[in-house]
Amino acid sequence: MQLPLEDEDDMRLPGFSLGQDLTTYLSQIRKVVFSQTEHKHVTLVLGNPSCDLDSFISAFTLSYFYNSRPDATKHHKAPIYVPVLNLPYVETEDLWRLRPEFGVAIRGAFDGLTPQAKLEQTQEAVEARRRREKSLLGQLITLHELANNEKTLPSLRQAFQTSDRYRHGESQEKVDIILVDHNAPAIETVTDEDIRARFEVVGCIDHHVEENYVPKQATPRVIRFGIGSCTTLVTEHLRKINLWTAQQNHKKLPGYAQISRLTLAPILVDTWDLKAPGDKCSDLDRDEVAFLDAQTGDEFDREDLFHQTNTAKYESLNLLRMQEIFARDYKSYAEELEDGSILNVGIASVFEHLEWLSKHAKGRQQLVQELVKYAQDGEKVLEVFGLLTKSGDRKEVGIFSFGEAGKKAITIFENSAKELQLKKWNEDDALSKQLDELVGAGSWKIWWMGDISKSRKQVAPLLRNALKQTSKS
Ligand SMILES: [Mn+2]
Repeated sequence: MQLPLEDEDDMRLPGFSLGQDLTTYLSQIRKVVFSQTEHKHVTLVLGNPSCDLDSFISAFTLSYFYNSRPDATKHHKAPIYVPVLNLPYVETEDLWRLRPEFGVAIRGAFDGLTPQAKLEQTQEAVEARRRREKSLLGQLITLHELANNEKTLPSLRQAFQTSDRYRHGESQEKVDIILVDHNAPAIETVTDEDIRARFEVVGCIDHHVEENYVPKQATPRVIRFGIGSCTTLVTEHLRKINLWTAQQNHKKLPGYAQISRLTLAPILVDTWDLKAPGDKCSDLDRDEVAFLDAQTGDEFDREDLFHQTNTAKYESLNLLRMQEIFARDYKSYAEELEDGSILNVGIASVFEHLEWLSKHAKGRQQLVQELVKYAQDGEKVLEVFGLLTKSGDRKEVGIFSFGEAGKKAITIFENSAKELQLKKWNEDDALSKQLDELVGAGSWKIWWMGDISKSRKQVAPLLRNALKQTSKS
């Protein structure tokens, strides 16, 4: 098809090519976003606000292949794709500490992965690896950087301003966006209303429950529940449209092996190296891993990648301050009640128990103070804060309320959450006493989750619904 003349400038692509080395690729992306090229409009590729490995790499991989062959995606108005980490408060310099598993995955992808047994553990070697990870992660782009870097493309910088700093006026064009690993856009610093006004969802690939936000005509529109990792769906999509084909000679185009290693990491982490039960690992996850595994180049060990990435993820809490631990895997929701009032619910997921958190906070009183601070810090005053912990095969569910509606919601939640099989939690009298004092007797409750296959995916709708119910007479 002949392209209309006026589009020609926008279609001239800034040095992307199929199979290109990831280092060159990353610097090209930064060039498009931060050096005022002729490309005024781009399509963002954005993962969900928990910003886990699956979200990061789904966005990265999709954009890597899309950018290399714009003819395959010419249905999009702005066929330059920019993967962005959905982290409005995080600078890229902090990623090595906040998401150490990103560092391991990206270093393994770029440099090849040294088997665990051969990894030098001298302080020097450990530091050299960390320096390498820092420099690679420093090339990624977070929402924080888009909103705050003076050089960001004006169209993008505007779109991510907090609502009070967003200037209306000058005809604002919507920014096109492809969602991965979620299917209703959520950006902590932009209200839902502003998201609708500023962004046009033009594509989506996701493995969560359909929320009916993405327009029917969006392309791609792949929303499929019951798949272990969104990255699996991204890989399947790219293969289906013949953008990602099996390579015989990896030496010619190093990017293929690199992107294959990168893409494997989240699928292995999310499916527990393909050993997870039920929905957490599907046949499709297995098929795509088989494809990727054959594409990584020779001296690469899949199990090793899984263990090293996973260990980094699970040891990462040690490096974090309490507020960062709550924020690490956090989702929030605004609920409109019948009387028109809007109340916030936030749920943090942490992979350590309260006992560990008390120790890490250096005391039970400190833990409760930190918890209250997180829920009430002014930017996002919560009516209800949920804290889900997990360690070994036990999970705790804690609900803390900061208002009358929240208090009522706890009772409604407890009565309606049959499927979670909540069980009495009576582990720590000293902690309970602190909670009574600082949150209030009757304003909090902690249980053991009886059905440990359940997670925030089930808890969040139950808790949101409980809060809604409080305004019904
Ligand atoms: Mn996911």
